[in-house]
Amino acid sequence: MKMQKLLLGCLLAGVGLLAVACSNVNDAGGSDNSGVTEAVSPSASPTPTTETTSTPTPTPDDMPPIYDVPEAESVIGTRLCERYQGYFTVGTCVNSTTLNHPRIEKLILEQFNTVTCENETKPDALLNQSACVAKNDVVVMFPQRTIAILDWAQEHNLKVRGHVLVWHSQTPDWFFKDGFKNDGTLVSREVMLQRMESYIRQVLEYCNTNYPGLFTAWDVVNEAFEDGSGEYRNSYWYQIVGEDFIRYAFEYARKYAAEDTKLFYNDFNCYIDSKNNAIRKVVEELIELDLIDGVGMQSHLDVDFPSVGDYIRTVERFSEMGIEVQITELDVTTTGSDEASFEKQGDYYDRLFQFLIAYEKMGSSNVTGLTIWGVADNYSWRSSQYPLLFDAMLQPKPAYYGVLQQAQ
Ligand code: 9MR
Repeated sequence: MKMQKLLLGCLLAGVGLLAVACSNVNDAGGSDNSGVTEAVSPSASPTPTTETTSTPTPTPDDMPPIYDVPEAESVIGTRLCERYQGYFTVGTCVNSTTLNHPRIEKLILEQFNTVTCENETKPDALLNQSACVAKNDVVVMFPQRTIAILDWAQEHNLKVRGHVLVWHSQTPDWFFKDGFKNDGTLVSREVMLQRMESYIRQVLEYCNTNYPGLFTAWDVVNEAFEDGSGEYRNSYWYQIVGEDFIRYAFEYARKYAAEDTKLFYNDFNCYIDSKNNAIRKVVEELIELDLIDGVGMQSHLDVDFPSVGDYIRTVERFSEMGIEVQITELDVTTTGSDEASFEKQGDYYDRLFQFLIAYEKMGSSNVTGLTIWGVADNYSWRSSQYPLLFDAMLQPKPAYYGVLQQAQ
């Protein structure tokens, strides 16, 4: 069979190279705003920006040796996103490194119709400390590495999921402190709400002005609840503002987002009951206020947990609330790169999509978008567990065919 031949070929070719190519250089994170463009904020001082603690963005020269492989295009020649048209959009996350890799770029353009910036639209990428200190106010600046991705998406007719406005992680501690200083004391609830509104306003106004129609969704609040207990996470947001920080975030996002941009609450491990209950409670309240459009299930899964059944029931429970569900960061870890592990992983992806499509057909779920958290295993944040659809040589794994299997 053609598919089996491809699988065999890619596995044989892939295994050798994975060993040398598995350095994870995906995170171009940090908050170096060099080359920034300030968000629309007429009164903000045009302060330049050299502060912060970032890892320099890797250049193509730092990348793993995956150049001497056949053109990805000739291996695949089919578009996942087209095959799932009518069900949901199919996207991936991108970062400065992957985007600067011509073959990965080509693969992204072939396979996907939406993208999420892996790190480049997070608060630590957009907030500029020296400018905030100088102005003693929130100053958002879009750095060149963010602009490059957004320009590229626009140029290639890809839609973007905005990720993320309010989160405990990748938000600098100084944002919560007096004078925006590292050693400041925590500000009051009132000040923090002003900062939240200002941040959300500047980010969304910048996007509305510079990229009208590009952002189909924003993750407004990310990971507000603890896994086991379902209690509120004891973040600075929670400590300073209290439980209603979530409602305020959605209020501000609704106020400034373009009308056609959908607003999401996004979290991981949503299939754990206590957490699921906590999320649904707060989402119900936001639905009452017409402040939310959907729930994002991050979906960092493993071949042994959760079961596909538990996962799909979670999709169903969220869908029953009458809102959209988006699978926002899908990846499925496995133990090794041997054939058996990859087959097991392919089988998991296959069953997952089988249920997703079956539930869509029955009208039991309302999944409108699905994003896979990266393209090739060696660039994944969980690279040592090979969670993605393509190997380090950009060859499709059984996981890819598992996903494709259920497509039209
Ligand atoms: O994939 C992202 C990785 O490059 C960063 O180092 C990491 C830092 O927090 O964030 C990863 O993305 C996270 C996403 O923003 C939210 N859900 C969990 C993802 C994995 O940590």
